[in-house]
Amino acid sequence: MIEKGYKYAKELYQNIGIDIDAALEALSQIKISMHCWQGDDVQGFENIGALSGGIAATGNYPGKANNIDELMEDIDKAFSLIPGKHKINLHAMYAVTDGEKVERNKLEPKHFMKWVEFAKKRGLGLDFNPTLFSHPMAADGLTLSHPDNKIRNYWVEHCKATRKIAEYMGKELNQPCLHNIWIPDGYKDIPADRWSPRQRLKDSLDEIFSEPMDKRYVIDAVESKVFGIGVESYTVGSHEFYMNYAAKNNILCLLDNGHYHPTEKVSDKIPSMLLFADQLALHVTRPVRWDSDHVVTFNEEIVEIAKEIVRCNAIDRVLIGLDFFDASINRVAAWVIGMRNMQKALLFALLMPHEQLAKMQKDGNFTDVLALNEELKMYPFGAVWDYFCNQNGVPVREKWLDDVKIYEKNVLSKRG
Ligand code: RNT
Ligand code: ZN
Repeated sequence: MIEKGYKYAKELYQNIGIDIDAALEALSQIKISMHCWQGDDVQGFENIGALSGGIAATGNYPGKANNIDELMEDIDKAFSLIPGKHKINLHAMYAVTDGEKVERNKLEPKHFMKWVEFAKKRGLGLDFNPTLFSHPMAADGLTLSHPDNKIRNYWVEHCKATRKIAEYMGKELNQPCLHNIWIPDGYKDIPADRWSPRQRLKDSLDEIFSEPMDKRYVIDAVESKVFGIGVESYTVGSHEFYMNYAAKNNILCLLDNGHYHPTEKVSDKIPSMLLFADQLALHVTRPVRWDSDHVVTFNEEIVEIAKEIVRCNAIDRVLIGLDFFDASINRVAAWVIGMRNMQKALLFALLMPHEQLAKMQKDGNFTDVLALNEELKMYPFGAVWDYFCNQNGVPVREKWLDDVKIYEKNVLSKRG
């Protein structure tokens, strides 16, 4: 059946000049960074406080990971159902301290040794993030832009520590580790002074990045945001702030597609950014009415994002990571659905005759562009996807869900 579908698809795509084997080979090279924080509803294992920073995971589906071992077990399960080799995206709050309380500004590479070993053994990469929320020092909702220098410094030190950890991860795994800074800083109501907090953030970042790092191991990025819960009127780290900061300091912008006004599209930003920067990082998510971080589905914007990556010839210039957290459904399933959808979107984009479409546009044949785009949606892309899953030894179509159900019964349902 899978073979039959493959042959049928191969012929149809060949007719429009697409080599599906080349597309599958390209897809197999794309690493997606799977965010560990879907596994435990962005809790972390420090036991110091509830989720803060204007983000929220809602729902109480049973079986969430309560410790590092359970989280690792769940990540393994998820990866067994996702084709290809990828990366794990970690946060500082997932440090392994063996019960010892380690201040975030005192974190060291050794606290992530277990994760490095885990990744090494499985041939996975790691990405890393400082955690500037869910902490008493972030209780005011201000971190790197805090007017109190003691607090601001604490967070500067934290980010310096996490960059060193990222460097360690990169060196150990012999591939770049994306170190991404996101801060929750902002104000609920219209601020009296928009300048000073941004000035302080700029100073903090200058200090954090003052130590040069080998780009073979660490790639620095900054992630902007338009608003968060409780900081509806103003965010210090806005898009313009970081876009300029990144351009001037030769670091990466990370675009999270939940962090813009609803009609503003990250897909449209990709080519603009790539004209001016070597690389770009993404947090792919699904905002529903707000930055709700729903599981990524195979929707129009995801496909559009994938299309831009492919047709800008930027597969190796765009670092793709996922960022969502749904606590109302099986968390392993959430990962599998999101990861497979991102891959499907990329495959869909890889199976398009982009040159032909671009030529139609150039020649002003907009009817043809629309017609072909719509017809392409009906091509047997699902058959190519099935073949890819089978080729990579993971369940084809909805079969993976049976595995998750068994895992839920045998493992997740037994958790306290
Ligand atoms: C929050 C940002 C940020 C976080 C993670 C946990 O709005 O998107 O990326 O989701 O760092
Ligand atoms: Zn994000």
